[in-house]
Amino acid sequence: MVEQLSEAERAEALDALSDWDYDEGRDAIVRRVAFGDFAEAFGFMARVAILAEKADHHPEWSNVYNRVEILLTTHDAGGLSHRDVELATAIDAILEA
Ligand code: HBI
Repeated sequence: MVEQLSEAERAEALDALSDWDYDEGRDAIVRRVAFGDFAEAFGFMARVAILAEKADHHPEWSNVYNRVEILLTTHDAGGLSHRDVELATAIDAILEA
């Protein structure tokens, strides 16, 4: 059973994930990204999808043309867990490459 992050753990994670916003209502983190066009946005989603499958941890996300909004929370934990932090970190690595 995966555990929800404590307040202290969450604060530490949010410090490290400066491009992510905290959604208190969902106990989730959100990142909004704009790409050059739809093909770039979809290519990014394809790469994240592969990461998500490998991690067995999946985003809640939406795509409108060149924009992707990603929300990460752990359904099994009822909120933010280490799995979200790890997936967000891997997503940031793709975006910063
Ligand atoms: N993805 N975000 C998220 N949260 C989960 O709890 C979750 C998931 N992907 C797969 C998964 N859980 C597995 O544990 C399945 O049992 C549902």
